[in-house]
Amino acid sequence: MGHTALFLRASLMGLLLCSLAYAAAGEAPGKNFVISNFEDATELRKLESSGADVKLSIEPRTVTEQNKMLKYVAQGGDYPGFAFYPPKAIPKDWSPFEALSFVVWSPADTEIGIRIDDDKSVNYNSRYNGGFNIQKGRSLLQVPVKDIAKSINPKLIKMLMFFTMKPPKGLTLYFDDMMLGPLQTAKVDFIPYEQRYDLISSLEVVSPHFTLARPLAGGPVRTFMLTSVAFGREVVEMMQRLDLKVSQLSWDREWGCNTWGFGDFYGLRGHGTDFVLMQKYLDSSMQGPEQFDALVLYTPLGWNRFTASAREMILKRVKERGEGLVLFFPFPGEKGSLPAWPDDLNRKESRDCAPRGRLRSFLHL
Ligand SMILES: [Ca+2]
Repeated sequence: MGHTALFLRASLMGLLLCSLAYAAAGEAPGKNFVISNFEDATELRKLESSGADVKLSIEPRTVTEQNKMLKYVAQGGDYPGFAFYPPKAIPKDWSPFEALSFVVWSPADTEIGIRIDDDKSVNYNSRYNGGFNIQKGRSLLQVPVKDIAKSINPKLIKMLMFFTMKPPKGLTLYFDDMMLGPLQTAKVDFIPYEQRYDLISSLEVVSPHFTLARPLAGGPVRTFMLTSVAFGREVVEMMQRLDLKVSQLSWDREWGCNTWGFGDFYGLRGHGTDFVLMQKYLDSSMQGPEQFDALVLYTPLGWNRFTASAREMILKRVKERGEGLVLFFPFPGEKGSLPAWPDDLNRKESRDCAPRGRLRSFLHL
């Protein structure tokens, strides 16, 4: 049996064997501390700006909106920003919280920097340096406290700062719902695949192969595939052999592949601790209107790095909509920093809910 046949056989066995459904996700109700919802001009007293390089005010984003936000207008400079200090604006001890989260509205793709110091921070290497590359529109950004704890002591927080790097003068952002608390679910509108910073697999470049199930009676199998960046070719190899309609998300375990692996979106897909774009795309697909016969996923950084909302929707698709789930190399999360296996996967149950209809017929051939 050649490699191809072995691969196909393994894949199909995967489809047959991995039709597992999992108990619904439930986030542990953690402690909550609202840093600011920016509803009142007095909220400005909680923060300190970096100076004349930024203009801050509390305003609705549009005239018709009731909700107010922190309006940030860059005036120049290298790192215009603002900061919160304990004990007035933020707690000193962040260890009871799961994540720092906040919402940003941006008119264009931009990069948000986050710096957090503890009592012992004296320079770049002794503080937390994080940030996010975001696409225009609304983004819910979350930093797990366990990530922060890799660089500094989360019980001794001294400062929390937000900034942008050498922004164009006039760059206007809106910040809202800044808090410490449980990782939140994210409502993400559907982003069409052609508008994403990702590739769409096609049959343009064909390699030698034996076609096995193309065309397929009843049309292609609708499949969502989460693949790595460096090794995404298997999707096309599968498409050549089996009639698949693939909606694809590429998300690599190595952050450099995400960031620099695409000529068209060079440097725009996150960074070392930033995978918000891939998380958003997964949310968008799982919450979106597409119906799939199968979800074929690997877990690049662990199941827990999928957002709570994406995990919830994956489970819902399997349990309620009968979509098949194939997990390749299922990985719960980083050793030591996350639970050995998340609660929402603990109560797994094997169910005969995957490959339905014509896919099942095909598999029984
Ligand atoms: Ca608000």
